[in-house]
Amino acid sequence: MNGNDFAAWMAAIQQRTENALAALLPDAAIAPPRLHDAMRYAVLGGGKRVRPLLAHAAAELVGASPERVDRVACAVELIHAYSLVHDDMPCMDDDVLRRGKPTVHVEYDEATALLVGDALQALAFQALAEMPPGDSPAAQLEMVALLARAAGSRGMAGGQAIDLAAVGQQLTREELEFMHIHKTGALIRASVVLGAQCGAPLAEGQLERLDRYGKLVGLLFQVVDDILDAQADTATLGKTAGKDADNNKPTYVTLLGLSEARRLADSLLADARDTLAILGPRAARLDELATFIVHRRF
Ligand code: GRG
Repeated sequence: MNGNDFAAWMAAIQQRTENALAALLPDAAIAPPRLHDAMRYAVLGGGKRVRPLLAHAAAELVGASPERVDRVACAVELIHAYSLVHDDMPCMDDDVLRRGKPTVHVEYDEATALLVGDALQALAFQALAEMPPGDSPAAQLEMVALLARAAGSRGMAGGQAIDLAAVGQQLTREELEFMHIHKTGALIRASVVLGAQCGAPLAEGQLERLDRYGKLVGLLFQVVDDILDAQADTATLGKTAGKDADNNKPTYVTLLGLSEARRLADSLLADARDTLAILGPRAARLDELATFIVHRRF
């Protein structure tokens, strides 16, 4: 891997995604201005944009039109941003800091935060439904359905419900994995698959390979998140560190200990990279992203 090349690619996609999101979000001057201002506050000017990066990296396999990939990147990031806004609310994780600034309910108010999440979720589906058409309307409809499944009660929202019910409980490794595959993993997996669906159909078996890569990277992301929550400081993370322990939440670190959690991350990374092998050199960005996810500092 050429590190400089990857860093430049990542910065370019992050900027491209920022521009696309800024254009898609309603202007703060449009009524109702407070809601639109809060939506822009929640989405713009922060975040690593991991899900858009995965969508763009997967799209490199299929020669997709950049405008279609931008729409997919915005859709998954909008769902992610909505989930963070709701997760931070007093009825859930009750946090005051996100991406280095006050959370939406702190900066605005709780009712606004609730509506911001609702409106961002709706905008995500609007972005996909209205994106420049591909060759097949049926395939585009399937993309909308795929995102809905990933975000819904059998995906992210269901994982969040399991997470809330798990506070103070002892979970087995299988139960913890089941929770994270849904809460964090489902949207990450969808980001990869949706990116690959922006262009020509992949050859037999390749989409399944990508789906497996997405599943492994989703889990990997969470294992690393648990390690960072236990180890990094609040200033570096841009969110409250040690929150899982404070909330008495089961994590990979509490279940396995730090060094075993690190070993698990390394082994998931190796599996994810192996899974890409048959996809050839066009999967290079996906390979680099998996490595980035393990070595990130926030
Ligand atoms: C409220 C329906 C609903 C779901 C919330 C994903 C989630 C479900 C809550 C977030 C809680 C959390 C901290 C989960 C750990 C993994 C995670 C999603 C971390 C934040 O994602 P990053 O690191 O954040 O991609 P940035 O700010 O870089 O976008």
